[in-house]
Amino acid sequence: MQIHIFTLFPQMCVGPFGESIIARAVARGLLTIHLHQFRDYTHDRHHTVDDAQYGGGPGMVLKPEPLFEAVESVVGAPPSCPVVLLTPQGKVFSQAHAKRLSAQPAIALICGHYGGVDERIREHLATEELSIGDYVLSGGELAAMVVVDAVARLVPGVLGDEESAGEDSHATGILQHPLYTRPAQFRDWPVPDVLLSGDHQAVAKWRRRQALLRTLARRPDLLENAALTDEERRWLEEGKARFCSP
Ligand code: 6GU
Repeated sequence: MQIHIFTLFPQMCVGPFGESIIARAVARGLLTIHLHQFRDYTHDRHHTVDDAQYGGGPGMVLKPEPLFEAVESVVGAPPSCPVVLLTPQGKVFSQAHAKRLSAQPAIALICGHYGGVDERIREHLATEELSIGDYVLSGGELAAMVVVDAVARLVPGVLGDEESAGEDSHATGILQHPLYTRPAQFRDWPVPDVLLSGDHQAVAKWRRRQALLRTLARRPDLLENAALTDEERRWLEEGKARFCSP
């Protein structure tokens, strides 16, 4: 997969992509990450990328010309791939977005900055807008890196068998079950007996129940769309009685 990032601060992305799973995927040729400085696509002496907003008011606005020229020269017009604008006004990024984007041969990410971007960038250059949550970041770079990480780990071959994404929180639509490793007894806290039992069916059932109860306690919103068996619904009813009793 080819990933193009359009940013005024390409150096911000160098460290995070040079480590761990992403760096290994790049080294193996599963992923190429291209950082594009869109200031290089200006033609005035001062390399101007922003300007005051029409109508007055504080904050600078990213001009359309450098970003249009940068993105169009790399991915074409109309674009050959999704062009994602990272902005706090976008849809909140989720595992479903990550999955969809990971199936693309290429994606382009535009990092907004300053007070915002000219509306024509949203309307006529970006094909979608994503936010990574309801808080304010100084720019889209950290958000782009979050999106790249979540997308890249779903590209076939990027994760080894040991790291398989199948049971991660959100991969299944609910939160992950509790995890334990050695020692079986640490201070006063033993590992649950069932995990030491060798009974794979009992382990699977315990994990599913723990995952559901944890999701009920922490993120009940995720259960609204979950496909549940009758037994699983019973576990949740019992859980509700326990959490919600006066
Ligand atoms: Cl994508 N950009 C900025 N500037 N702030 C954010 C964000 C993006 N997502 C959450 N907060």
